[in-house]
Amino acid sequence: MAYYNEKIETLPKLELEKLQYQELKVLVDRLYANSAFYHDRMKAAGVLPSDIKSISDITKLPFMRKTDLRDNYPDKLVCCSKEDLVRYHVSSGTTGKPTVVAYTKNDLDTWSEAVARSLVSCGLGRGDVLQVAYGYGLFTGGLGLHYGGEKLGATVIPASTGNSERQIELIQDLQTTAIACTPSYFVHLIDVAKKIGVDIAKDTKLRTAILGAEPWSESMRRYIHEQSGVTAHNIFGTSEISGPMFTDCQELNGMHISGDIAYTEIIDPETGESLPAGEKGELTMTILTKEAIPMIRYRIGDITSIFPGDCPCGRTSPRIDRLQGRVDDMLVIRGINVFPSAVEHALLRVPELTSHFMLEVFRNGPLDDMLVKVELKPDAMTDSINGLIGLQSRVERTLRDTLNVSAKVELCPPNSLPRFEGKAKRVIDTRVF
Ligand code: ADP
Ligand code: K
Ligand code: ZN
Repeated sequence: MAYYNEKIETLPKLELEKLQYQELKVLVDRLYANSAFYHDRMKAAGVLPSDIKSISDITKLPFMRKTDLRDNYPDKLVCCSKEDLVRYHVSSGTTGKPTVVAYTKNDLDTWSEAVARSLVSCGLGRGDVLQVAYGYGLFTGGLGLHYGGEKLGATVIPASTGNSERQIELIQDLQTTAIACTPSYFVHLIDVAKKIGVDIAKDTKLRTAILGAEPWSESMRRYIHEQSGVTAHNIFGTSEISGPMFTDCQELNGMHISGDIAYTEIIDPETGESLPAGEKGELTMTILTKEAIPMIRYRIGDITSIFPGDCPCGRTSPRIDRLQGRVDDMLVIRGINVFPSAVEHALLRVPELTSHFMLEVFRNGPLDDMLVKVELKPDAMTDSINGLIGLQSRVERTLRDTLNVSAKVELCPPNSLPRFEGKAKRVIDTRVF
């Protein structure tokens, strides 16, 4: 199966823009008439529904931010009758107090459709067995992949997180072909499989992993492939836009954002100006058909860019680059911007290291210091002090060359650093600002 919904996924650009405009118009008319929040916001911005004459007029509309959801906790932004709600989720609160999101039946259908399209773009179909090892519950990952997988007609295993040996057993016994979880949890599963003597490449049918909910790097993609033979796809979403749903296709070169579902902008985080394709900025999305809690020009806070040019897979939707992390994940060390995902990328360039690491940032007199603790691969363990000192300075040099900032490195034995089932929390910042 090449596409899940060929007509819409390959719609010529101009037709797609026409469709996006129609959807936006319906949304804005409805909100202006029925939502006190949007009505007031639009009034304050001096814009009327009649000012929206093409999809590019979307830039006249005011932005929304995470604080709008927090300020209207728990459900003051709900724009439909309470009876029409069929589900709530509560976000994990990566950056502060959690927020509540709500869904109508149509909202769930749209989300599942987006996930089904993405799974097909990763090469999956009805014959696949999808093990969902994201958390089931208030977090959107578990149920999101679950419903999308079922919509596609794949066989879904609601494994949820944890119990890693049991996960490997399920992969073997139920002949799992694809798994969805966080990248850090998948790396942990690879380690557990090794420990119990299971070679994922030889002893299982697992070939595809759909990994997201936290930043990860291209070198992680290579590492996973080397260690397990599994092709790792990136999946992106946030609870406010429904949940994880947009993945890279088999080209593995950017995540397609279905244009009839979401309108994507990249803006300058300082000025709010829209940036052209190719330029890095803050990801901003409008979910064009959302009913329960519509999100217009929602500033997601992640830094990325839209890829210029068309994808050879034939999908006409825009593609976004890997997300490095949120604006607020970024560490500033002695004036230099450092994303934890860039540290991972650098560490995995050293063959002796694993992707298990922790970052400690602290004040040393007037200066910032960063300590990177990283686990060695079991076969890189050695009693030779000279060997370890040599490796340590090689890792420090690699970090300095790639991040432009010096960090101290502590090499740790295998299995000594924390493991994460959900989103990894790798940074301990004890500086007081
Ligand atoms: P919270 O906002 O509480 O963290 P979400 O579960 O909605 O709850 O998290 C969404 C955030 O997770 C995104 O804004 C992004 O920072 C991060 N994220 C999700 N998927 C990815 C991904 N594939 N790559 C990088 N970051 C991701
Ligand atoms: K209901
Ligand atoms: Zn593609």
